[in-house]
Amino acid sequence: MFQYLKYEKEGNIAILTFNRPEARNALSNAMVEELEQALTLIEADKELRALIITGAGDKAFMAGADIKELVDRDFKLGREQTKRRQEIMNRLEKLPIPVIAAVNGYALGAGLEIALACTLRVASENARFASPEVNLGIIPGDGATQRLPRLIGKGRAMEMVLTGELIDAQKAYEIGLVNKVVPLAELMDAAKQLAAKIISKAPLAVQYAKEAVNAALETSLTEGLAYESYLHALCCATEDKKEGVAAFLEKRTPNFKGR
Ligand code: COO
Repeated sequence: MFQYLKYEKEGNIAILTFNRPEARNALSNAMVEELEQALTLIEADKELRALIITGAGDKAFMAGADIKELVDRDFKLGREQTKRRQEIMNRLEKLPIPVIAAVNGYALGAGLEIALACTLRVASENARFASPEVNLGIIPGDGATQRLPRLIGKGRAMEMVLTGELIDAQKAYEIGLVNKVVPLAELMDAAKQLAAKIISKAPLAVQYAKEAVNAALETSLTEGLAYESYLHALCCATEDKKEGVAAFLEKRTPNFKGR
């Protein structure tokens, strides 16, 4: 199906792996095209309840944009390629299912930006994060200057973007960049366990909860509260809400149907 990605399904969990380990899974234009195709597959697969994204090998999640291709990136290409890549990040962020980044090594530049567009991030102990673009005379272009401050605060985001410094997995956990840190050998199991925990909940409630939390950083408190109330009311109109409440009162496990 793909040359630079691996796409697998385990039940209702999809696993997408960047597959250029010889180039530390660097994001090439060809990989961008395949990511767009993979996202179209994922968006159309209504059976899916979670997506896990990781990198091939034990060195890198993704070491950023392919620097060899940056040689030709002029103003016009800079605009075109970043807008196209930002669209991929936006599609990831807006998927109605949880997207878990299983960060298995370096997540640099575009690699960090993809991890930021995911819903949750689990990192292996060897994972390293940076926005090193300033070393190349550029700035992030696929969302880091916008998503990093919203996730870890302006101060720490500014330091990462201005210094290009590498931060390790433990520091990433301490500043809220990742949700969990595990040994590399346990990374995929940890990501699958997190996915399974969320999949056990009511699908529409998970979808609307993700939508509401994402909206919080895009709007005023007043508008966000109104949106939360609306999405809560949508849940109240579902069969799953009836099932969830009944199951609690009858002291049994709910059987959610996603409607
Ligand atoms: C990388 C690294 C710190 C990994 O370091 P390692 O010592 O583990 O591996 P190497 O540096 O030896 O790299 C292995 C291999 O991958 C090598 O290719 P060969 O020389 O043909 O063997 C590297 O050239 C290649 N590689 C690694 N990263 C890239 C790459 N090719 C193309 N593009 C990239 N990104 O050494 C390192 O520092 N990589 C660059 C990190 C970086 O600056 N990323 C930001 C790019 S700009 C961006 O993302 C912009 C977005 C808008 C990871």
